[in-house]
Amino acid sequence: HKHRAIVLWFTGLSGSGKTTLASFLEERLYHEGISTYVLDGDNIRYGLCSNLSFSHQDRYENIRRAGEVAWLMFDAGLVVLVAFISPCSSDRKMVRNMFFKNCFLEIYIDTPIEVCKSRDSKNLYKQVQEGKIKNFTGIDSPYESPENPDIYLDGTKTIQELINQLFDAVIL
Ligand code: GGZ
Repeated sequence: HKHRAIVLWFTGLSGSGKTTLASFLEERLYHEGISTYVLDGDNIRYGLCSNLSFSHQDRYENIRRAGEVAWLMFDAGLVVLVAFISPCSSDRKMVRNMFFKNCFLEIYIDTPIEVCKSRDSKNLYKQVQEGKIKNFTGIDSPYESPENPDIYLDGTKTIQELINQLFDAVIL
């Protein structure tokens, strides 16, 4: 199978489904013989970005580094699935500008915060409620919704529906 390298940049709230969706898409692409890599908080914030907090400045730096790693992987020919909250429009614009046009797709998973809260797969919203976590996106730290994402996903749909929508939209 021939395919082109591309960066699929997922943005959305904590619990919106970014990593889940990226991982399912990765599995589907794997079966097509396409080489991928998923970058997210789980593999970047514990290593390369372990010195960064969730302040505005550190989130910027987190996104900048993630963008640079995505660039290297893109350069190596991979389909790079990047899943960070990336709450700040100007930060998302910065990473977009690192890539050739058509090689970077911004994918917005629009999941209402009430739905994210009810999922609370990592018990984080509960801890926010209890005052144990500060600067939490959507609560006491802003999320700037993309106004013109390349792909808009309704996060209340099933994973299967979203995967199909994505798979059809992303021509490799
Ligand atoms: C937002 C936080 C915070 C705060 C810890 N705000 O649902 P998760 O757990 O797996 O995803 C969230 C992840 C966000 O890291 P990112 O690197 O994607 O954020 S950013 O793009 O803004 O740099 C959440 C967890 O880390 N988490 N504290 N205060 N999310």
